[in-house]
Order: sequence, then C-alpha cells, then structure tokens
Amino acid sequence: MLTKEEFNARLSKLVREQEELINRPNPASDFYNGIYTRYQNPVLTAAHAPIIWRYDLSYNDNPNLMERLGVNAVMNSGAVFLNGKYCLVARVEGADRKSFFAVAESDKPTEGFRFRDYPVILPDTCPEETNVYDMRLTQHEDGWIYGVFCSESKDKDNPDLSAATAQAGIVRTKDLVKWERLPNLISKSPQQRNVVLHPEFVNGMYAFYTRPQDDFISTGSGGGVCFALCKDITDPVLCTDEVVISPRIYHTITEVKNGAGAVPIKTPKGWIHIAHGVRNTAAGLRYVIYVFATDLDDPSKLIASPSGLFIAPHGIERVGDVSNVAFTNGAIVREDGSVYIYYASSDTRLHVASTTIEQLMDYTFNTPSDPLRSADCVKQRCELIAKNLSGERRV
Ligand code: M1P
Repeated sequence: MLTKEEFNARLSKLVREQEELINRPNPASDFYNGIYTRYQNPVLTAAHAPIIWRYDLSYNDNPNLMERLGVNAVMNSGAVFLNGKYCLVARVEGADRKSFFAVAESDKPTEGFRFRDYPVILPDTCPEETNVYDMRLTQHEDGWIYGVFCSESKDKDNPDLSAATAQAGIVRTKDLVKWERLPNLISKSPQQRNVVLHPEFVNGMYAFYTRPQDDFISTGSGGGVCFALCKDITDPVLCTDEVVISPRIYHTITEVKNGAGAVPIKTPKGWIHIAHGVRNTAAGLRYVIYVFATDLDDPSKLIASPSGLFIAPHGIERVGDVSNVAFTNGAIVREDGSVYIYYASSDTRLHVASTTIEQLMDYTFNTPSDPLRSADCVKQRCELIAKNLSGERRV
C-alpha cells in the first residue's frame, strides 16, 4: 500500500504526463505525396482518456492508486467544427471491450484535443443493444447535428456466441451535450453498418448512405456503398431501394467490402466521399481509405473514382489491436478551404491528415481511375512515363 505522500506523488506524475501529452505540439511528418499532410503524432490515444475516468482517486478506497476502469483504445471519430472548436466524437473502447462515445475538443485541428469530463450519455432506448461505435456527425440543413452510429446486439436467433446484429442507431443534438435518440434506421437489409446521413435534403427527403450486409462481418450479397431516401427522420424507414453508388469490385481495394466514412464534402464539382475499402490478404483483412465523387444534383450518381487507395496505414499505424487498418468516419472543412480528415489506425488510435478543397478536387477529378487489369494498368503508367520523358520538366 502506498503512503499518502507516495500516492500524491504518483498522481501528480500521472497528471503531469497527461498534460504534457495533450499539450505536445504535433508537427507535420516528412511524408509527402502532394495530396495531404500527415502529422508526427496521433491526435487521440487511450492515454488521452481522463485520469478521472480510469482511477478512483480516493486514498481510502484505492490506496495503491490502481487503474479501476481501464481504457483500451480511442479511435474512429465523428467530427464537426462547432462554436469555434474542432470537436471529435470519439469511439472510446474500455478494457471491457465495450465502446462508448466521448467528445474531445481543441482550438486547433491537429493537436491539443482534450476530452470533456463526462462521456456522451446516449439515451438508453434499446435494451438489447450491447455495444455502440463509429458515430458519423452530420450538420444537417434542417438545423440539427445528427449522429449515426452502429448499434450492435447479440443475434438471439443464432446459437453461435459471436453472432451479432448491426443496426444504424440515430441521435441528434444542437450542442454535443444533450442528445435525443431517434429510432434505429429501418432498411430491407438484415444488418447495416457504416451508415452516413447526407447533409442536405434530396428531393425534399433525408438521404442516407448505407452498407447492406448479410451478416455481422461479411457483406455477402451487399454490393457496396448504397444510397436511399427517407421521408421522416423521426420515423426513419428507407422509402427507396438502396442503390449501389460505390461498388465492391474484384481485385481492387474494395473487393471484400467497403463503407461510407466521413460525411460527403460539397465542392463546386461534386460531393467528395472519403470512404474505406477492404481486401483480404494472407495476413488478414486490410482496410484502406479511398475517395469517390457523386453528382451535386444527384448524389446517387457516381462521377469520379480515382484509382486505388487514398490513405493506407503507414509505419507504426499498421500495428494495433486490429492491425493493418486505416478507417475514417469524420472530416472537418473550414471556410478557408482547409480540410482535416480524422482517421484511426489499426482500431487503436486517431490521427489527422490535412489537405484543402482545391487539393481534394484535383486528386478526385484528375487521378485516373483503375483500369482493373494489370495490362491496362501498365499502359496507363507507361503513358505517364512517356509524358514525363518527353515533357518540358524532365527529372
Ligand atoms: O476493424 C476494422 C473496422 O471494422 C468495421 O468496419 P466494416 O464494417 O467495414 O468491417 C468497423 O467495425 C470499424 O469500427 C472497424 O474499425
């Protein structure tokens, strides 16, 4: 058992080290691709979880200053700019494997994120719900901020202990403090994950990006990221068919599955979507982030598909609880055209990549699309090489 002095000294050290972590600068890394900037440090980790969430600070009750409720990971975060702050609604995973949501905010987009004292208290309206995660935050033109997240329950009809059902839960708020829970989205698919609400009305209705799937992990017959409409968000039943807008394609980064990520970004040339694609490998599934664009007037119409991946897990990002994963569910766009993409690595920690609308549009609309066969990919690359060798700027 610690003496009171030792207890206080250890606590002071914990507090000091966490303050140093939160306040440490986050310079850009050396990574270069002309498309976005990466940063040296994650913006949120398990170590950012407040000490008061994890330790009982009473010397009488916890004289060894033990962590009582550990936090295992902080990852996939929705993002909005609100009241002058960059606000993230992070997926926090306890040591008990249950995830919950918590708001972390900063004056700066790339560093200084601090959790509020309490996590989000979601209205507990689904008794069968076991786990919640991956909230997408949509600042809708109706004036609400909606959070659409995965609501996971045990599949009681399946004797397999791991069998689960994923549904799209919906909440709304004006301030990220008080949350109103709406019914879960009703679609024809038995399972839904990675559902995102479009920020504008489409034909006077709410529009959702969905990801139908046959079971909890495998999308099965689900063909990719879909689009469908809903008349009333307080009675959220999809009233149109879910049409595939970004398909899964053989021998591409979306072969096994894909899913919508950040809320689509409106640009003069179209809606830019930052999504994730999954392929299988001998080392397990590999998740990368990719981009596509849809028509401004008809967001169900695909208009650009830059080839391949946009962000892959890099260096240390490749390792974590679920290794080889880059995943995004939030981005913030500022009036000056700067864009901050919050992405998690390996289901463990959260990072940011910064770019601009101008760069994103250049990437999305000028990157050639995947010709889908090696022979055609070589032709495509040779055209680039030939252009460079004959052009005015030879290296
Ligand atoms: O473990 C990687 C990701 O797996 C899921 O994504 P998907 O539904 O596309 O397989 C999500 O559970 C996500 O949280 C997780 O990061």
